Amino acid sequence: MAKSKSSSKTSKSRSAGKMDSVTLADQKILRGTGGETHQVATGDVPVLTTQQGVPVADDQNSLKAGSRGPTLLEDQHFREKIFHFDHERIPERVVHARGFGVHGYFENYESLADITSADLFQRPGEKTEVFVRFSTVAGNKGSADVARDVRGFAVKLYTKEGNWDIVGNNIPVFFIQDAIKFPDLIHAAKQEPDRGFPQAQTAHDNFWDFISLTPESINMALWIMSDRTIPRSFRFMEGFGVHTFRMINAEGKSTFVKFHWKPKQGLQSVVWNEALKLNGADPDFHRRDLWDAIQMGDYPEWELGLQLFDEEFAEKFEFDVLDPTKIIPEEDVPVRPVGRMVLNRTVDNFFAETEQVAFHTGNVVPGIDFSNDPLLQGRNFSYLDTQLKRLGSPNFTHLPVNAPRCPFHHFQQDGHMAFHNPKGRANYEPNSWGEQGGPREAPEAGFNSYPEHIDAPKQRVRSETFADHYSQARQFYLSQTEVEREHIASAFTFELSKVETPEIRARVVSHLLNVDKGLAETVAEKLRLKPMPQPADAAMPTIELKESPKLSIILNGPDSFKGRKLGVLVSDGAPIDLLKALKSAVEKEGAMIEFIAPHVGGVEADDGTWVEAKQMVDGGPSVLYDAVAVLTSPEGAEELAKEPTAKDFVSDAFAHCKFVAYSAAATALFDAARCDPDGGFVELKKTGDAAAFVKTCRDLRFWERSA
Ligand code: HDE
Repeated sequence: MAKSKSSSKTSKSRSAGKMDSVTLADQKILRGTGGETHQVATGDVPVLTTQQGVPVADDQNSLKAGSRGPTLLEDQHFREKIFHFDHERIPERVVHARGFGVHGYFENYESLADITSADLFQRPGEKTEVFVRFSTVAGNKGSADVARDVRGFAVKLYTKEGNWDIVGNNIPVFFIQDAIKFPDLIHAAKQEPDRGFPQAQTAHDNFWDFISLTPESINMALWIMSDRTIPRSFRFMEGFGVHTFRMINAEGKSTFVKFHWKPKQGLQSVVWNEALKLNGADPDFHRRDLWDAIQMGDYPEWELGLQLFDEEFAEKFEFDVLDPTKIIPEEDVPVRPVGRMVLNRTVDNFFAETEQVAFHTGNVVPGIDFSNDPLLQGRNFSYLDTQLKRLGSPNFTHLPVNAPRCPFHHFQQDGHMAFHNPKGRANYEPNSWGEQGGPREAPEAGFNSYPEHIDAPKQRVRSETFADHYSQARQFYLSQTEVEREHIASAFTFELSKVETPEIRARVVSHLLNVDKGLAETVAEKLRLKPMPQPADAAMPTIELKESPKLSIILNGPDSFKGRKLGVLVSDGAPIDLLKALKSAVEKEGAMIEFIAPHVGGVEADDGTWVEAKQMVDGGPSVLYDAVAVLTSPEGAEELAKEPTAKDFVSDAFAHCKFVAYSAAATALFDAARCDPDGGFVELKKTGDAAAFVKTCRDLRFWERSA
């Protein structure tokens, strides 16, 4: 007995090893025999356990024979830890892999009972919890945020009658008209299969090869070459349900509807050169922006707008309302705001919520129904498959982020990881177990499909009403401001310059000739494309449509600097009065301000005040800001003028048409950066000029400079 007691004592002290108490700057730790750090639970700190709840004595060292190994197979703690780690990943989404989700609520403005019986729209002021996931489409999970790409805008509304998902994008049209082409589209867009690159970009042969052979995609091609695909952040973009849906009222009357999310913050995009630099400076730019805004209490809001129309309108409209490559211009059917969505809570756990959330176009509630849009019909089939593949079990609805917030009862049972398990005997119906027999149907209140009459032959054909491929592309292009048109031409040029096969470049231009001759010629010229191709043979001639100013971003800006960020480059000796005036003017506008300095610790202003910096100039390029200011002493400006990153700060802000405020001394830096202050530069001579500068910033960019 005695022997075994003493040997167990020896082994305990050996396994724990000798530990010294040491200090690492602010942290007191225990140091083990090999110099490793141990932190021990004391006070209220919980004890580390295994997944089985067994307290862990040492999480720094695996169990070894002696101190130098080998490691023993017996080490159940090590085995469990590594086993779990090895299985941490689930397959990323086949599209929309990179995303960012947040919580919020939808608040209904008025009763829509005359249009829909959907419970969430019945009572003014009714609030419905939402989870929204924004995403890019083509890039892998770890790709950069500001890739030129469509953004996913998926909203899950946890209504009292079940979950309703509006799985939309930030562009109201799509590339293809039939879901059967989706795998081809996505294969062509993602990295090429032999080489595995390029990722998160469409600037490569396969994508434009597919597009140029798929004329129905040309309208969307115009949209993706516009600044819509390089939004300033998720907060400043619109969302669209894309397809035509139906709303059904209590009498069974159907109204067609298109869903819009209109950002109260206004629309805003970055410019392409800025996007390229942003992806290096901060690959998480969009998710950080949303995280910061919500953490700071600046909750972004969108209005839900409905375009409502009937069969009669659908009949007379120039295009088929079932064709997802077409919009209905807002000028033809106005968008009626019916409620607002406020995003006010970041996730507690990225994986549990953003990664595991499972959207599905098939998730609709009584009062909402589908149209026959063939793309929507295909999506309804697809999403469950992808959830099973990613989440590994048909029980993904048991995960908190996916579970309805209303009561639910059904007879689906078992499967991997089932953790809502019904009690009792009844797991089928009909049954004769009376009150113990479980849930029953609700013929009236339940979901009833709209009884649309269909009398048609079964056939594999595309409707002739889908054949106009260019008219709306032209309308979109002509509805843009001059600056935006230039951006579109430059984007086509950039993308096609990365396409190595000249025939593909020419084929794209052959379509552009059917959209706008001027655009086609500009792109051809910038590519030095010779000879100019013939216009592509069009299935239908391009018709002239009214311009739709709602399609421009610049024309739908916010007229406010609220929610935007000013970056102020400062040096020692910076004028404190101007600095304070600028800070207060920016904050009054509801915008953010950040100081950038030669050293992250900060600078000493001209009155000796210490000003803390958020960024060191090397890590805080001007692309991170909507507008910039340079407040320096004469010596500070001379010093900064020697720093390439400080010169880039100014010259990039200049090239990206940003507004620039400055104190007189800063001009030495402008000279070094070869920037001639123009109308977008505002000298702050006195403190009152700060507010005037912030007002100027409401225009967001000084586009005259690009002209
Ligand atoms: Fe999706 N789409 N999609 N899609 N989609 C997916 O579902 C699919 C389409 C959209 O943040 C997948 O959970 C098909 C249009 C968003 O989790 C998958 C077709 C629109 C998201 C799928 C389309 C979208 C997805 C992959 C052609 C805009 C991200 C992962 C018929 C209206 C949701 C997943 C999130 C995700 C299939 C076309 C929007 C594979 C077959 C059009 C925002 O099921």
